[in-house]
Amino acid sequence: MTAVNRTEQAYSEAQEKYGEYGVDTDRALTALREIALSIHCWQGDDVVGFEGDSSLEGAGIQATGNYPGRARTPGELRADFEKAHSLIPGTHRISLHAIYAETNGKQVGRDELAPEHFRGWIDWAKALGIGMDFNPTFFAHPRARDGFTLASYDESIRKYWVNHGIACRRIGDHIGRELGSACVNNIWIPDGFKDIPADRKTPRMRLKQSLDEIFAIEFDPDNLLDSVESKLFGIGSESYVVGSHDFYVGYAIEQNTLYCVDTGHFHPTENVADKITSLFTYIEELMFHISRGVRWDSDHVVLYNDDVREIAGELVRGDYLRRAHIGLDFFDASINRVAAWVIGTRATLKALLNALLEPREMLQKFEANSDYTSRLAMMEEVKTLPFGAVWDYYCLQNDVPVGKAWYDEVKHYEGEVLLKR
Ligand code: RNT
Ligand code: ZN
Repeated sequence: MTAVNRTEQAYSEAQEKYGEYGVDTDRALTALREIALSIHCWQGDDVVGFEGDSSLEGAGIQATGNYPGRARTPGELRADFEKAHSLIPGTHRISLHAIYAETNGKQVGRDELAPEHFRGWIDWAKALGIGMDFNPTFFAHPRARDGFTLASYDESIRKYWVNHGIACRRIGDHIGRELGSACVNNIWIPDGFKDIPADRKTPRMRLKQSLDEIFAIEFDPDNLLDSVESKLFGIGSESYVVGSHDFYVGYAIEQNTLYCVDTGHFHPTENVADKITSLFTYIEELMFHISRGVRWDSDHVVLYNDDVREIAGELVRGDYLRRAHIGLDFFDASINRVAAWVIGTRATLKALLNALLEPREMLQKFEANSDYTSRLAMMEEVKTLPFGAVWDYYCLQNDVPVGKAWYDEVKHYEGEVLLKR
C-alpha cells in the first residue's frame, strides 16, 4: 500500500470512529480550510527589521539565541516565509511590523512611513494570494529609549509616536484596499516602569489621549481594523505597564476597536481561554497573539498543548471563528527559524482541528441535563480518538508534507540556503 493510500485508509477509519460521537470529520476539515492564521514575519529575523541601525536593547522585547541563518534582507525573509508557508496546510496571512519597511537605503523617520515603503511586501503578498496585517513599531528606537512612547511625559516624544500610529493606520488602510482583505493594525507599546510608580494615573490618561489622537481619523473597516494589545509586565517594566488588560479592554469597548489577547501577557496561573466568552460579550472582534510563555512572556514557539487546545476549543464552541483574528507571536533565535514557524503554525492549526472535532453537541447536552458523569466519561474517551489520522489527511488534501516529512524539507532548505548566509 502506498503512503497516500495508507493516509486515506486511516482517515476513513477515523471518520467512522468520530461518527460514533456524532462528529462529521469532512465538515471539520472544510471549516479548518477557511481559517487564515496571521503568521508574524518577525520569527524569521529575530525582530530586527530593516532600519539598519536599530537594536532591541532597552526595548522591553528580546529574542534570545544565535542559531545560524537569520534572514537579513526583505528577499531572504520573504523566501523563508514562503518556504514555511508551503509546509503549512491552508492559505494564511502575514503580519508585518513597521520596521520591515523598504526605504531603498534612505533614512525615513517612523513618523514619515508611507504605503510606498511597503510596495515590495504588498506586491509579493498579492502574487502569493495572501492577506496582510500590520503593526506599528513602538520599540527598538532612540525615541523609545527611556521606555515610554505614547504615554511619554515628553510632548515631542509622545507626538512623534502619535504620528507613527497615524502613519501606520494609513499604511494598514492601503494594504487592506490593495489586497482586498481588511488589514488588522495592532498597537502594542512597551511603556511602563521597572520600579514602583508614584503615579499610575497620569501615564494612562496620556495613553488614552494619544490613542484618541491616533484614532481620530475614520477609515473604512473593510480595509482597516484597529486593535490594541495589553501586557502584564515586560523586561524593564516589571512593576507597572501603562497599557494593561483592564485599560485596553475598556478602551476597545469605548472606541469600538479590536482587543488583542496575547497569551503570554497574563499571569501564568490565569486561564486565558476562560476570558474569551467574557470579552466577546462586549467586544465585536478579537485579535489573538498565540504565544507560549515559559515562566514569563518568553515567546517560545507555540505547541499543541492544553493552553492552545483550550483557546481553540472556546473559539469553536462559542461559534466565534468569524470574529477572531488568530495571529501568532513568538520569536526563538535558538532553533531553525523556518522550523519554528512551521511547528508553531501547524500546532495552532492542530488545536483548531481538535476543537472542530469535539463532539460538542453531545457534551453540551449532558451538561444541560446535569449529567456530569457522562460529560466527564466522554471527554476522557474523546482524547484517544484517532486525531492524527484526520490531521494527516488534511495535510494530504492540502498538498503539504504529511507527518514528519515537512522536516526533511526544512533540513534541505537549511543546507542549501540558510547555512550559506
Ligand atoms: C510584545 C508584544 C508584541 C510583540 C510584537 C513583535 O510583548 O507581544 O506583540 O511581540 O509586536
Ligand atoms: Zn504580542
